[in-house]
This record gives sequence, C-alpha cells and structure tokens, in this order.
Amino acid sequence: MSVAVIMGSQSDWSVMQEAVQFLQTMDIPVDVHVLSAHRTPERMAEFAQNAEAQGYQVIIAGAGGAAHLPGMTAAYTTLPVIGVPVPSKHLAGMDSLLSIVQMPGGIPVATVAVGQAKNAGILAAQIIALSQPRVRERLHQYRATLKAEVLHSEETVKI
Ligand code: RP5
Repeated sequence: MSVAVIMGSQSDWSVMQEAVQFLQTMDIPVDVHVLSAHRTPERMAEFAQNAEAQGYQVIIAGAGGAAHLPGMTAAYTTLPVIGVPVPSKHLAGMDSLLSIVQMPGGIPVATVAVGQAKNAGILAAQIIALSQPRVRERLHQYRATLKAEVLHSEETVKI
C-alpha cells in the first residue's frame, strides 16, 4: 500500500510537496520521483510500466505547461493516476490544466484544480481507504477538523 508522487521537474516540488505532506499525515507510505515526459521519456515509461509491480496503488502526477506526464503515465498503467496542473509561467496553469484534463475517452486522468496538490493527496488517501479502515478513520478525523475550523471561525466573526 503506497503512493507515488511524480513530477516533470524539480521546480514543481513547491506545489507537489503538499500532496506528500498530506499523505504523511495519513501515515501512507509515499515515494517521490522526478520524471519528465519530454526530457526523460524512457525513464517515465519504465517507471509507469513497473509501478504496479512496485506495489504502488495510486500515482499522483504533476506537471506544468504542455503537461504530458500524467496522461503518458496513465497510458502505461491501469493504476489510477491523479493529475495536478502546476501553475505555469506564461498562462498561469491554464495550459497545464487543459493538457491534463482533456484526455480522450479510454485513458482517464483524475484531474484536480490548478496547483491543488493537497486535494490530489486527499483523493489518493480516499482510494487507499477503500481497503484500509485505519486510513478511512484518519480521513473522518480530518473532515472533523475542517468542520470544527468553520464552526470556530463563525464564532469569531463580528457584525
Ligand atoms: C514541465 O515544465 C515541468 O513539469 C515544469 O512544470 C515545467 C518547467 O520545467 P523547468 O523548466 O522548471 O524544469 O515539464
């Protein structure tokens, strides 16, 4: 039971680390790899083809610009791939979003919002929780903290 977080460049780490941090709070083992669909295509293919045999259950893939990494990874495996559109220099991540979300029918990538690596981590944990009651319980606790924060914030609003 583990998750792989992959990204197209080391420069994606500031965004992608939020997925890793969330998975660590859930006590889910996570590995991180930098793999580029454009610059290290062979390495990316080798990783994706072997990911299931390596014991990964979910892959989170983040990339920016012409972001082919999530879709190409999904092409090589039937593991669920969650795509994170990383904000880009010129188009603010709209290019990343459309490159990842607009997969043709047959090879899906579950795409989160631009820059929302934390949600990718949460979604991966929810998938893992289907077979891990311990993770399910932690997710329920996490939801309870979100609820408590909102309830508490209402008390502090002054009219
Ligand atoms: C993509 O190009 C990466 O995922 C990154 O978001 C973007 C820029 O990469 P660097 O030029 O910073 O390596 O492949």
